[in-house]
Amino acid sequence: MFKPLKLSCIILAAVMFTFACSYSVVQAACTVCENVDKHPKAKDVTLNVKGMTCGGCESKVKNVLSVLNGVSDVKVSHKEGKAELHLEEGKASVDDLIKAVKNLGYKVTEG
Ligand SMILES: [Cu+2]
Repeated sequence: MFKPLKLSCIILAAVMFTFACSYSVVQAACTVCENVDKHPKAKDVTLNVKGMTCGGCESKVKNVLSVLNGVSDVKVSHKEGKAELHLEEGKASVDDLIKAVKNLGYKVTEG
């Protein structure tokens, strides 16, 4: 009777330890996300987007940029004709971003 109880205690401890470890990894990743401006491998990219006339245009541009690899924090303004975002190094290129927005029918240059 004693041994199975001890074994389940060890398993429980192992599970809790694993959970605690994965939790701290998640916490670390979140800290990086919150301080994305300080992230050494992410750069600010501004695109000049011509042809946007309303919030719907902003949404379309935002959505097509957001799904690209390494892109985060996308802000689009049709009034300013700009799209601002953070881009991680080694993921999608600025050319990829420009092509994606051009495919929607807008004129795009890096700003
Ligand atoms: Cu529109």
